[in-house]
Amino acid sequence: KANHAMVRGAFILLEGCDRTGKSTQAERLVDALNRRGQRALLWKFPDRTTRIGQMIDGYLAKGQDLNDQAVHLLFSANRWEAIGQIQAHLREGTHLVVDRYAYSGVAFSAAKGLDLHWCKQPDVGLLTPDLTFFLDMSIEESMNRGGFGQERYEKVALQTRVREMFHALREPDWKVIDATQTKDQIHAELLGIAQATIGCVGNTELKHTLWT
Ligand code: FDM
Ligand code: MG
Repeated sequence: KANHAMVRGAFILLEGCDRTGKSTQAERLVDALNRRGQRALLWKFPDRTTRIGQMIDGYLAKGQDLNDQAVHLLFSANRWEAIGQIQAHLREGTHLVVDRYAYSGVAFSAAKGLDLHWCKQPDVGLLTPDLTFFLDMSIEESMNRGGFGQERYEKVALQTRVREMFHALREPDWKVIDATQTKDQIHAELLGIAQATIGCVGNTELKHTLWT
């Protein structure tokens, strides 16, 4: 029997500031793909379940202090420690919908005042997404939706700088989504674009070209 080339899964990323609907939309996208008979998995960074992730959670949610550079490196390490599993899923044909990635890593640390070039270095050569959605809305508007919680970065001034950093990091192929639309509108837009990307990645190689 002929050897059919394995069709790999697509790496679909959702980025954006807090309270722009990333997690809701990531879940809905995974569900919609699964209902269409496509294997898709939700992945989230930071992954707070690993040992490194627990240190990150201590810093974000439990008031444990850490040097800014050290915590930046922990967020990056939290991606590198997952990359083997992510690649394995993609290679066996499962799509991954990823909630935050290295762009959040750089945007938040640079917004705190770390050098942008320095911030990119630990993620250089990381697996590159096939598709990046940037869910965008003004910080005033996201505040009107119910405001931020109690975590370390959930502050208006910081989020405003984070949004500027995201725009500075924006790649030409990003899909910038107006996050003020209804959930259904956003979902329909994301699903349509994701399906088109899924139709294209099939036999292409995984790329490890982030910021190279
Ligand atoms: N965050 C997230 C970073 O500062 N660096 C990173 O590399 C990543 C992935 O962590 F404020 C920030 C973004 C956010 C916080 O993320 C927790 P979630 O998505 O709210 O759990
Ligand atoms: Mg949060």
